[in-house]
Order: sequence, then C-alpha cells, then structure tokens
Amino acid sequence: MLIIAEKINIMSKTIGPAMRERNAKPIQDLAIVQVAGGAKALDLNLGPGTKDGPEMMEWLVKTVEEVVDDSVQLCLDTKNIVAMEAGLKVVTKHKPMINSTNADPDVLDQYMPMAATYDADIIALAMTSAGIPRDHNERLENAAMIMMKAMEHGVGLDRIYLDPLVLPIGVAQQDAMEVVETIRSFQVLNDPPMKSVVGLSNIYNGTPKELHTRFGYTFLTMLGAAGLTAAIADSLDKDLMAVAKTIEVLKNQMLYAASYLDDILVKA
Ligand code: THG
Repeated sequence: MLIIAEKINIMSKTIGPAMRERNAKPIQDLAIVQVAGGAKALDLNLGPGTKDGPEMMEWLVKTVEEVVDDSVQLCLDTKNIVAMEAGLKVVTKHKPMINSTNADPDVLDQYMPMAATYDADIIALAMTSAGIPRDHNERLENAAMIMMKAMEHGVGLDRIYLDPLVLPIGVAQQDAMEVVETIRSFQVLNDPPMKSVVGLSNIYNGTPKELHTRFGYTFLTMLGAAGLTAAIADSLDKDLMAVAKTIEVLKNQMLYAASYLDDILVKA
C-alpha cells in the first residue's frame, strides 16, 4: 500500500507558519522523518484560500526536493489550479501526483491535459461541485466520467487514483461501508484494476482524540481487504505503518519474511 504522508499541511500549527514565512528547516525536517517512517510519497497541502498559492507551491516543491531522493513522489494538494501548475513546472526528481481534480466535466477538461503535459499521476475525487457523493452508485457514476475524460485527453488509466471521498464517521456513519464497497467496485471498472486512494484521517475528524487510532487502523484494514491501493495518512505513526505492512502480508503481496518479523519484534 502506498502511504502518502499527510503532515506537510498549512492547517498544522507548526508547519502552517513555516510555510507562510518560507522557513524551510521545519518543513525539510518533517519531509525527512515522514520518508524515514515509510512514506513513499509526500502530500504538500496548501489548504484553502492561499492568496500567494502559486509562489508558495513552487517554493514548497523546491524546498522539499532539496532533502528527498528521486524515489519520493510529491503529491501537490491544492484546489488552486494556477498553484498546481506552478508546482508541476518545478518538479524534477520523481513524476508528481496531482491532488486533486473532481468529476465535473469542465474541471476534468482542465486537469487531465495538465496530467498529460507534466506526466503526472492524478487523484480524482468521485464527486462533483454539486456536492458530496450520496452513495456508492453516485461515486461510480463519477468514476465513469473521470475515466472517460482521461481517455479523451490521453491520460493512461493506470495514472489515476480514484478517491471515493471519506466522510467523518460522526457526520455520516452510514457512509463508511459505502466507501468500502466503492473501493471494491472501482477495481472492476478496468483490467488491470483501477487504483484508489483515501484521506484516512477524514474518517475520525471531529471525534475525540482517543478514538483516532482505532478508527484509522480498523478502517485501513477494511479498505485494504477491499483492495485500496494508497492512503494519505500519518507515516510517523509506527503502529499504523505496521498495520499497512501487515495488510500486505495477509493479502500475500509481501513475503512473510524474516525482515518483516524483525521489523515487528524490534518495534515491540
Ligand atoms: N482526499 C484527498 N486529499 C486530501 C484528503 C482526502 N487532502 C487533505 C486531507 N483529505 C488529508 N490530509 C490531512 C492532512 C492533515 C491532517 C488530516 C488530513 C491533520 N493534521 C494535523 C497534523 O498535521 O498534525 C492533525 C491534528 C489537527 O486536526 O489539527 O489532521 O480525503 N485526495
């Protein structure tokens, strides 16, 4: 399972100010430890309404690329399409990931050509600007639109990560299993199966802190069983990373080898 580290985020109390002040050190340190924790990709999240978005994304990409090698993928997370392109332009090490487009046809007509031009992977939310997806069927209809537009613009379906959009358990309890079923159905849309991604922490947002890990670990396990490919999550959480690895062993995607046992025993 591809873990996309979530913590370089303007909402964060320490990283937000560092981003605004263009203070590289805390961001670079966080990039390094998140990769050391096992993340193969780093989310760079500008958050909503950043007025100097393009300049900030450009700076963020350059700043993070200074301290990671070319095996690490940068996942540019912004709703500002000008900031997205400014970031994509300066990525040099590993092909980038666009996070994200939604399923509006006119939005896809802007983002898919960008993915093609910059040879980027792209996360596509299975929702439209009309609002949050009601159920599994609505998400599948949106996925079909995403795939159609990808083909129209020459973006390989293997470059797409479908995101069902996880809603907080406290707001939409009935929706969690809809998301699990959606992950299962996404795969049937193509052969080889379509990839998928979730923002894992969305599930426990708004719940008491003591509940976060149990919801995160359990939901990741359920999604992993259903075929999830990637998760935006906290790679500094050793237990979460162990859960992700264990899922791979149970799915027979990783050799049940001495290295895995060592890993677990050392941390226990
Ligand atoms: N899908 C896609 N992208 C996404 C999401 C998604 N990007 C944003 C979000 N959802 C996933 N990313 C985060 C990033 C940070 C936190 C939660 C989700 C977070 N941060 C605090 C921190 O950094 O320490 C934690 C405490 C707090 O709430 O302040 O929680 O669904 N495609």
